[in-house]
Amino acid sequence: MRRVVGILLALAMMSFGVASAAPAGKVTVLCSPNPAWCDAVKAEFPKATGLQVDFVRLSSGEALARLRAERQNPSFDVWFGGTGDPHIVANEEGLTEFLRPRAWTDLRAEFRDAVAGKYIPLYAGILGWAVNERLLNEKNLPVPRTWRDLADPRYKGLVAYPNPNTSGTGYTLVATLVQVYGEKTAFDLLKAIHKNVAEYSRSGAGPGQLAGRGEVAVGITFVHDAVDQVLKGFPITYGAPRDGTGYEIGGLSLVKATQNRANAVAFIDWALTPEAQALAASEGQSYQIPSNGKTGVPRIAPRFQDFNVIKYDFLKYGSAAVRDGLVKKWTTEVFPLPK
Ligand code: S7P
Repeated sequence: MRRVVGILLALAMMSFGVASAAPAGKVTVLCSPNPAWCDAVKAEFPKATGLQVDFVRLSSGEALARLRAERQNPSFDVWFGGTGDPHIVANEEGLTEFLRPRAWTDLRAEFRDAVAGKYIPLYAGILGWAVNERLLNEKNLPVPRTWRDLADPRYKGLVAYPNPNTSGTGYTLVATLVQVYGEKTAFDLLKAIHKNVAEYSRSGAGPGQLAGRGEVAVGITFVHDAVDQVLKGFPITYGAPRDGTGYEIGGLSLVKATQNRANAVAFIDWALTPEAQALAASEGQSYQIPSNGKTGVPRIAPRFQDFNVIKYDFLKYGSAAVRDGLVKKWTTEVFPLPK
Protein backbone atom coordinates (compact mmCIF):
# COMPACT_ATOMS: atom_id res chain seq x y z
CA MET A 1 0.00 0.00 0.00
CA ARG A 2 2.82 2.46 1.01
CA ARG A 3 4.52 1.74 -2.34
CA VAL A 4 1.34 2.54 -4.25
CA VAL A 5 0.94 5.80 -2.34
CA GLY A 6 4.56 6.68 -3.06
CA ILE A 7 4.10 6.09 -6.79
CA LEU A 8 0.85 8.10 -6.84
CA LEU A 9 2.58 10.97 -4.98
CA ALA A 10 5.49 10.97 -7.40
CA LEU A 11 3.11 10.98 -10.38
CA ALA A 12 1.13 13.85 -8.82
CA MET A 13 4.33 15.86 -8.26
CA MET A 14 5.48 15.30 -11.82
CA SER A 15 2.06 16.13 -13.27
CA PHE A 16 1.97 19.48 -11.43
CA GLY A 17 5.62 20.13 -12.33
CA VAL A 18 6.50 20.07 -8.67
CA ALA A 19 10.25 19.90 -8.04
CA SER A 20 11.70 16.64 -6.81
CA ALA A 21 12.35 16.15 -3.11
CA ALA A 22 15.74 17.89 -3.35
CA PRO A 23 15.44 21.69 -3.14
CA ALA A 24 15.23 23.02 -6.65
CA GLY A 25 17.44 25.92 -7.62
CA LYS A 26 20.96 27.13 -7.66
CA VAL A 27 23.34 29.72 -6.28
CA THR A 28 25.22 32.18 -8.43
CA VAL A 29 28.64 32.85 -6.92
CA LEU A 30 31.20 35.58 -7.56
CA CYS A 31 34.36 33.54 -7.03
CA SER A 32 37.69 35.31 -6.45
CA PRO A 33 40.25 32.71 -5.37
CA ASN A 34 42.20 30.27 -7.52
CA PRO A 35 39.94 29.01 -10.37
CA ALA A 36 40.68 25.42 -9.35
CA TRP A 37 39.03 26.14 -6.00
CA CYS A 38 35.99 27.63 -7.74
CA ASP A 39 35.73 24.46 -9.86
CA ALA A 40 35.96 22.26 -6.75
CA VAL A 41 33.15 24.22 -5.10
CA LYS A 42 30.99 23.83 -8.21
CA ALA A 43 31.52 20.07 -8.14
CA GLU A 44 31.06 19.44 -4.41
CA PHE A 45 28.32 21.86 -3.26
CA PRO A 46 25.54 20.02 -5.19
CA LYS A 47 26.57 16.70 -3.62
CA ALA A 48 26.09 18.20 -0.16
CA THR A 49 22.92 20.23 -0.74
CA GLY A 50 21.25 19.27 -4.02
CA LEU A 51 21.67 22.88 -5.16
CA GLN A 52 23.62 23.77 -8.27
CA VAL A 53 26.32 26.46 -8.50
CA ASP A 54 27.02 28.83 -11.31
CA PHE A 55 30.11 30.96 -10.79
CA VAL A 56 32.10 33.72 -12.45
CA ARG A 57 35.76 34.01 -11.43
CA LEU A 58 36.88 37.61 -10.98
CA SER A 59 39.81 38.99 -9.04
CA SER A 60 38.93 40.99 -5.95
CA GLY A 61 39.12 44.47 -7.49
CA GLU A 62 37.19 43.39 -10.57
CA ALA A 63 34.61 41.70 -8.35
CA LEU A 64 34.04 44.90 -6.36
CA ALA A 65 33.64 46.86 -9.60
CA ARG A 66 31.07 44.31 -10.83
CA LEU A 67 29.05 44.51 -7.59
CA ARG A 68 29.14 48.31 -7.76
CA ALA A 69 27.92 48.25 -11.37
CA GLU A 70 25.10 45.81 -10.55
CA ARG A 71 24.00 47.51 -7.32
CA GLN A 72 20.32 47.68 -8.36
CA ASN A 73 20.13 44.27 -10.00
CA PRO A 74 22.96 41.94 -8.91
CA SER A 75 23.54 38.76 -10.88
CA PHE A 76 25.29 37.17 -7.89
CA ASP A 77 24.01 35.80 -4.59
CA VAL A 78 27.33 35.34 -2.77
CA TRP A 79 30.88 36.70 -3.06
CA PHE A 80 33.26 33.83 -2.25
CA GLY A 81 36.93 34.59 -1.54
CA GLY A 82 39.14 37.44 -2.53
CA THR A 83 41.05 39.77 -0.25
CA GLY A 84 39.25 41.41 2.65
CA ASP A 85 39.68 45.11 1.86
CA PRO A 86 37.17 45.14 -1.05
CA HIS A 87 34.76 43.01 1.00
CA ILE A 88 34.78 45.79 3.62
CA VAL A 89 34.18 48.41 0.93
CA ALA A 90 31.25 46.36 -0.41
CA ASN A 91 29.76 46.13 3.09
CA GLU A 92 30.14 49.86 3.74
CA GLU A 93 28.49 50.68 0.40
CA GLY A 94 25.54 48.37 1.10
CA LEU A 95 26.44 46.00 -1.73
CA THR A 96 26.81 43.12 0.72
CA GLU A 97 25.47 42.49 4.19
CA PHE A 98 27.01 40.74 7.15
CA LEU A 99 25.36 37.46 8.04
CA ARG A 100 26.25 35.54 11.22
CA PRO A 101 26.74 32.03 9.80
CA ARG A 102 26.03 28.77 11.60
CA ALA A 103 29.78 28.20 12.11
CA TRP A 104 30.46 31.69 13.52
CA THR A 105 31.72 30.52 16.92
CA ASP A 106 34.02 27.97 15.25
CA LEU A 107 35.80 30.64 13.20
CA ARG A 108 39.23 31.75 14.45
CA ALA A 109 38.71 34.69 16.83
CA GLU A 110 41.74 36.59 15.49
CA PHE A 111 40.18 36.59 12.03
CA ARG A 112 36.69 37.49 13.26
CA ASP A 113 37.99 40.34 15.43
CA ALA A 114 40.20 41.81 12.68
CA VAL A 115 37.28 42.30 10.27
CA ALA A 116 34.78 43.33 12.96
CA GLY A 117 31.57 42.05 11.44
CA LYS A 118 32.07 43.63 8.01
CA TYR A 119 32.22 40.21 6.34
CA ILE A 120 32.75 36.54 7.18
CA PRO A 121 36.41 35.43 7.29
CA LEU A 122 37.02 32.52 4.91
CA TYR A 123 40.82 32.09 5.08
CA ALA A 124 44.04 34.01 5.66
CA GLY A 125 47.28 34.32 3.70
CA ILE A 126 50.58 36.19 3.98
CA LEU A 127 51.89 38.61 1.33
CA GLY A 128 55.31 37.70 0.03
CA TRP A 129 57.07 36.75 -3.17
CA ALA A 130 57.98 33.89 -5.47
CA VAL A 131 61.66 33.99 -6.45
CA ASN A 132 63.28 32.33 -9.46
CA GLU A 133 66.76 31.93 -8.01
CA ARG A 134 68.00 30.20 -11.16
CA LEU A 135 67.39 33.44 -13.09
CA LEU A 136 68.96 35.55 -10.33
CA ASN A 137 72.04 33.32 -10.30
CA GLU A 138 72.39 33.65 -14.08
CA LYS A 139 72.54 37.43 -13.58
CA ASN A 140 74.69 37.13 -10.46
CA LEU A 141 72.03 38.92 -8.40
CA PRO A 142 71.18 38.33 -4.73
CA VAL A 143 67.80 37.21 -3.49
CA PRO A 144 65.97 40.33 -2.24
CA ARG A 145 65.43 40.57 1.52
CA THR A 146 63.36 43.74 1.93
CA TRP A 147 60.82 45.73 -0.07
CA ARG A 148 63.50 48.40 -0.54
CA ASP A 149 65.78 45.84 -2.26
CA LEU A 150 63.27 45.65 -5.13
CA ALA A 151 64.14 49.26 -6.05
CA ASP A 152 67.74 48.25 -6.82
CA PRO A 153 68.33 49.11 -10.52
CA ARG A 154 70.02 45.70 -10.96
CA TYR A 155 66.48 44.17 -10.83
CA LYS A 156 65.37 46.14 -13.92
CA GLY A 157 62.74 44.16 -15.83
CA LEU A 158 62.89 41.35 -13.27
CA VAL A 159 59.95 42.20 -10.99
CA ALA A 160 56.19 41.70 -11.35
CA TYR A 161 53.25 42.43 -9.08
CA PRO A 162 49.45 42.60 -9.56
CA ASN A 163 47.67 45.76 -10.67
CA PRO A 164 45.85 47.10 -7.56
CA ASN A 165 42.89 48.18 -9.72
CA THR A 166 41.98 44.58 -10.50
CA SER A 167 43.82 42.54 -7.88
CA GLY A 168 43.23 42.44 -4.16
CA THR A 169 46.76 41.15 -3.80
CA GLY A 170 48.07 44.22 -5.58
CA TYR A 171 46.11 46.52 -3.29
CA THR A 172 47.34 44.59 -0.25
CA LEU A 173 50.91 45.38 -1.39
CA VAL A 174 50.22 49.12 -1.70
CA ALA A 175 48.43 49.27 1.65
CA THR A 176 51.18 47.21 3.29
CA LEU A 177 53.94 49.59 2.12
CA VAL A 178 51.91 52.58 3.35
CA GLN A 179 51.52 50.96 6.77
CA VAL A 180 55.20 49.97 6.98
CA TYR A 181 56.79 53.18 5.64
CA GLY A 182 54.13 55.91 5.63
CA GLU A 183 52.39 57.11 2.47
CA LYS A 184 55.07 59.42 1.06
CA THR A 185 57.98 56.99 1.48
CA ALA A 186 55.79 54.11 0.28
CA PHE A 187 54.95 55.89 -2.97
CA ASP A 188 58.56 57.00 -3.48
CA LEU A 189 59.44 53.29 -3.16
CA LEU A 190 56.65 52.21 -5.54
CA LYS A 191 57.91 54.75 -8.11
CA ALA A 192 61.45 53.37 -7.78
CA ILE A 193 60.26 49.74 -8.03
CA HIS A 194 58.14 50.70 -11.07
CA LYS A 195 61.36 51.08 -13.10
CA ASN A 196 62.08 47.38 -12.43
CA VAL A 197 58.58 46.03 -13.13
CA ALA A 198 58.24 43.94 -16.28
CA GLU A 199 54.49 43.38 -15.83
CA TYR A 200 51.56 44.39 -13.65
CA SER A 201 49.39 41.27 -13.73
CA ARG A 202 45.59 41.24 -13.67
CA SER A 203 45.33 38.61 -10.93
CA GLY A 204 47.09 38.02 -7.66
CA ALA A 205 48.45 34.64 -8.65
CA GLY A 206 49.93 36.02 -11.90
CA PRO A 207 53.34 37.20 -10.67
CA GLY A 208 54.15 33.81 -9.13
CA GLN A 209 53.34 32.16 -12.46
CA LEU A 210 55.60 34.65 -14.29
CA ALA A 211 58.44 33.86 -11.88
CA GLY A 212 57.80 30.12 -12.26
CA ARG A 213 58.21 30.44 -16.04
CA GLY A 214 61.36 32.51 -15.63
CA GLU A 215 59.81 35.60 -17.21
CA VAL A 216 60.67 37.58 -14.09
CA ALA A 217 62.89 36.80 -11.09
CA VAL A 218 60.63 38.15 -8.33
CA GLY A 219 56.84 37.87 -8.41
CA ILE A 220 55.03 39.58 -5.53
CA THR A 221 52.06 37.43 -4.53
CA PHE A 222 50.58 35.66 -1.52
CA VAL A 223 53.05 33.14 -0.20
CA HIS A 224 50.49 30.33 -0.51
CA ASP A 225 50.27 31.08 -4.24
CA ALA A 226 54.05 30.69 -4.49
CA VAL A 227 53.69 27.36 -2.67
CA ASP A 228 51.31 26.30 -5.45
CA GLN A 229 54.01 27.04 -8.02
CA VAL A 230 56.52 24.93 -6.11
CA LEU A 231 54.07 22.01 -5.93
CA LYS A 232 53.59 22.29 -9.68
CA GLY A 233 57.33 21.79 -10.13
CA PHE A 234 58.42 25.29 -11.08
CA PRO A 235 61.93 26.39 -9.96
CA ILE A 236 60.62 28.71 -7.27
CA THR A 237 61.58 29.56 -3.73
CA TYR A 238 59.30 31.73 -1.64
CA GLY A 239 59.44 34.10 1.28
CA ALA A 240 58.47 37.55 2.46
CA PRO A 241 60.37 40.78 3.12
CA ARG A 242 62.06 41.10 6.49
CA ASP A 243 61.00 44.75 6.85
CA GLY A 244 57.39 43.76 7.48
CA THR A 245 54.63 42.35 5.34
CA GLY A 246 50.84 42.38 5.25
CA TYR A 247 48.28 39.66 4.92
CA GLU A 248 44.77 38.99 3.74
CA ILE A 249 41.74 37.67 5.52
CA GLY A 250 39.83 36.34 2.55
CA GLY A 251 36.17 37.23 2.53
CA LEU A 252 32.78 35.54 2.24
CA SER A 253 29.84 37.88 1.81
CA LEU A 254 26.09 37.72 1.14
CA VAL A 255 25.08 39.99 -1.74
CA LYS A 256 22.50 42.28 -0.11
CA ALA A 257 20.05 42.55 -3.00
CA THR A 258 20.00 38.82 -3.80
CA GLN A 259 16.57 37.39 -4.66
CA ASN A 260 17.87 33.96 -3.72
CA ARG A 261 18.63 34.46 -0.03
CA ALA A 262 17.80 31.02 1.31
CA ASN A 263 20.07 29.27 -1.19
CA ALA A 264 22.78 31.90 -0.68
CA VAL A 265 22.73 31.28 3.08
CA ALA A 266 22.87 27.53 2.45
CA PHE A 267 26.00 28.10 0.35
CA ILE A 268 27.63 30.29 3.00
CA ASP A 269 26.97 27.77 5.75
CA TRP A 270 28.31 24.93 3.58
CA ALA A 271 31.43 26.91 2.56
CA LEU A 272 32.42 27.30 6.23
CA THR A 273 32.22 23.60 7.09
CA PRO A 274 35.54 21.81 7.61
CA GLU A 275 34.73 19.51 4.70
CA ALA A 276 34.16 22.41 2.30
CA GLN A 277 37.19 24.36 3.53
CA ALA A 278 39.40 21.31 3.09
CA LEU A 279 38.66 21.41 -0.65
CA ALA A 280 40.93 24.47 -0.98
CA ALA A 281 44.06 22.36 -0.50
CA SER A 282 42.79 18.95 -1.64
CA GLU A 283 41.24 20.12 -4.94
CA GLY A 284 41.67 23.88 -5.18
CA GLN A 285 45.46 24.27 -5.25
CA SER A 286 45.02 26.85 -2.48
CA TYR A 287 47.06 26.69 0.72
CA GLN A 288 45.74 29.43 2.98
CA ILE A 289 44.96 29.11 6.69
CA PRO A 290 41.26 28.10 6.81
CA SER A 291 39.01 30.30 8.96
CA ASN A 292 37.18 27.45 10.69
CA GLY A 293 39.30 26.34 13.65
CA LYS A 294 37.96 22.82 13.17
CA THR A 295 39.37 22.64 9.63
CA GLY A 296 42.80 21.06 9.42
CA VAL A 297 45.51 23.52 8.37
CA PRO A 298 47.35 22.19 5.30
CA ARG A 299 50.81 21.06 6.40
CA ILE A 300 52.36 23.20 3.65
CA ALA A 301 50.34 26.35 4.43
CA PRO A 302 52.64 29.29 5.26
CA ARG A 303 52.46 30.11 9.00
CA PHE A 304 52.19 33.62 10.43
CA GLN A 305 54.83 32.89 13.06
CA ASP A 306 57.42 32.27 10.32
CA PHE A 307 57.18 35.81 8.89
CA ASN A 308 57.40 39.44 10.07
CA VAL A 309 53.67 40.14 9.64
CA ILE A 310 52.40 43.61 10.51
CA LYS A 311 49.19 44.36 12.41
CA TYR A 312 47.34 45.20 9.21
CA ASP A 313 44.58 47.79 9.76
CA PHE A 314 41.75 46.22 7.73
CA LEU A 315 39.07 48.67 8.84
CA LYS A 316 41.13 51.69 7.70
CA TYR A 317 42.55 50.24 4.47
CA GLY A 318 39.26 48.54 3.68
CA SER A 319 37.34 51.81 3.85
CA ALA A 320 36.16 52.99 0.43
CA ALA A 321 37.77 56.41 0.85
CA VAL A 322 41.23 55.02 1.66
CA ARG A 323 41.09 52.04 -0.70
CA ASP A 324 39.83 54.04 -3.70
CA GLY A 325 42.22 56.90 -2.84
CA LEU A 326 45.33 54.71 -2.77
CA VAL A 327 44.32 52.84 -5.94
CA LYS A 328 43.79 56.20 -7.70
CA LYS A 329 47.12 57.53 -6.40
CA TRP A 330 48.93 54.43 -7.69
CA THR A 331 47.13 54.65 -11.05
CA THR A 332 47.93 58.33 -11.61
CA GLU A 333 51.33 58.69 -9.90
CA VAL A 334 53.08 55.33 -10.33
CA PHE A 335 51.67 53.39 -13.27
CA PRO A 336 52.17 56.09 -15.98
CA LEU A 337 55.82 56.80 -15.11
CA PRO A 338 58.44 56.02 -17.76
CA LYS A 339 60.71 53.03 -17.04
O1 S7P B 1 43.30 31.51 -4.08
C1 S7P B 1 44.44 32.25 -4.33
C2 S7P B 1 44.29 33.68 -3.91
O2 S7P B 1 45.51 34.36 -3.95
O3 S7P B 1 43.41 34.35 -4.76
C3 S7P B 1 42.84 35.37 -3.96
C4 S7P B 1 43.25 36.66 -4.52
O4 S7P B 1 43.11 37.74 -3.64
C5 S7P B 1 42.28 36.95 -5.57
O5 S7P B 1 43.03 37.27 -6.47
P1 S7P B 1 43.36 38.81 -6.72
O6 S7P B 1 44.61 39.24 -6.03
O7 S7P B 1 43.55 38.76 -8.19
O8 S7P B 1 42.21 39.66 -6.26
C6 S7P B 1 43.30 35.31 -2.59
O9 S7P B 1 42.26 35.74 -1.76
C7 S7P B 1 43.69 33.89 -2.51
O10 S7P B 1 44.56 33.68 -1.49
